[in-house]
Amino acid sequence: MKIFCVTLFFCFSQSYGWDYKKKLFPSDFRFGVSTSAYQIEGAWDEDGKGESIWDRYVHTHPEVIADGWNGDNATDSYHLYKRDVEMLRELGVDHYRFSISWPRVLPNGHINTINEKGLQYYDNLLDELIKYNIAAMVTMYHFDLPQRLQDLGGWTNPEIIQWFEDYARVLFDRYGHKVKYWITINQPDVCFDAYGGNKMAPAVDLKGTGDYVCVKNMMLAHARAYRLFEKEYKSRSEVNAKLGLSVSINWFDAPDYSTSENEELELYRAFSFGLYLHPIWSESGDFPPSVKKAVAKNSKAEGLSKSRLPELTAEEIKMLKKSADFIGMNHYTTFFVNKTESGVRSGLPYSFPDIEVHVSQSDKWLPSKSAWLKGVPYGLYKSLLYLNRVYNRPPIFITEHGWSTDPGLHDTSRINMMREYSRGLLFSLEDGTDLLGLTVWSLMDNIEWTAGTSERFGLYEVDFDSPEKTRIPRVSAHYYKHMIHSRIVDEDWKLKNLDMSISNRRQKILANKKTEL
Ligand code: PNW
Repeated sequence: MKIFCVTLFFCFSQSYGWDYKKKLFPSDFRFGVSTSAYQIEGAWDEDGKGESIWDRYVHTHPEVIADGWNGDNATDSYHLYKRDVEMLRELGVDHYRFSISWPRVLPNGHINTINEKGLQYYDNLLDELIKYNIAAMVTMYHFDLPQRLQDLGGWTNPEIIQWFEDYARVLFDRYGHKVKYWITINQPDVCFDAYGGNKMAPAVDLKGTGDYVCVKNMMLAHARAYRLFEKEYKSRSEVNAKLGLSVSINWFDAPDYSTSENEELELYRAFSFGLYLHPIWSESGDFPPSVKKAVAKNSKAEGLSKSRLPELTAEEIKMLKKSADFIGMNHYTTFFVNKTESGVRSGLPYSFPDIEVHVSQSDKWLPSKSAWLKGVPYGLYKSLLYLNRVYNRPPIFITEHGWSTDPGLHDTSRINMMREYSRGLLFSLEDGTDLLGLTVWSLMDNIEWTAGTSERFGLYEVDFDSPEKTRIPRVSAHYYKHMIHSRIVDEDWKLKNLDMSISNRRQKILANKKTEL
């Protein structure tokens, strides 16, 4: 053997065999897919649903949407949920992450008007999942606030902490026995685009103030829902669920991939995800000291009497500490971060106030259809290493991870990325990471917020022009199905059979499409 080894790498790979067919995902590792209400449901004003901030935003500013498609009809999952569950069965997933539209169940946001038809819709979906033994992972808030609450200031009004707790109670009461994983809020860093910018609804551009107030209120709303769940629901015999918060955790490296740490990098990580992880998972609690210091310094220099980052009281700090059963991790990509010489702040992915750094991505990384999303598989592995080190091996559930393409069924780049990122997961599991599962974004193409349908994230392609919003599996759907069934990352996989349908009623559609796979 040794005679044939030319390089150390070759020797290693030959003698120990990096054979991913031998590395198995553990039997309790969960595979799933993810969606969100606004992005798939449609039926925006049907059966008593109230207006959401996204309905208002796209109706009053249609120009913000890239290609004219918005969530009014989306993929029509309000009517086609049975087909969605059929796709989940085709894939063989363990769990399905979807979100509940707050204004669909509480049209004005408050619990004094309950929309029974809206509640019934989620009951129907949950019952369909239970029928086929698919665990439900339910996000309570994925960007679609009732417009009536926004009229009262939305996430910048501290009353929202109570409104959210009330809403959470309605959901726990109604669905507590049907849900396996609750996610209170998806990506609180949306505050920087929604209340500190105009990329996301309600597009209230209050940079440096509105964003931080929103962050504080979202975190406290999350914690209150957790404490309510812990106190009144968790120990009930019919309830068997864990509760977490989904945080956008991308990777940030120095441009030279240097392993040495520097202050800007660490500060950027603190602004990007430490703001949401530190209060819950650190020993000391509270917002990260580095962020508090940076915002306080700038606020003082601006002549303000207090920091623009609102303080947490001792009681609030206590309530937030350990207020989650796992970290919900949404991971997509990696960025380089370095100090600016000019002091110009970069807009990628978010331009945070109070930190002046240059954020970039390498030309060598594989581009997707989304400007911010490059394929950097090592970044997922490194961010898991980082979370283990900084937060002492917390339980982590990947609640989103995905890739965007053009329309078309031959999504080789998605398959390659799924393979390579998943290899990192296998290594991380060997490191002893407490990794509960992977949830791919997304089950099917959907409304990618202001990008409309121009960035396709689906394992299933959706024909938005067809009245029945036909869903057809991409090659990646077949690959993911194989990964779930075999529990390996297969290097040699080739598509053998086009048909993965449970029934074969879509054979005709596929044949008509003359798909060559
Ligand atoms: C997530 N970034 O957003 C959202 O939770 C989904 O609703 C969305 O459709 C999906 O990812 C794809 O965009 C992100 O810049 C947006 O790194 C931007 C970033 C990450 C996640």
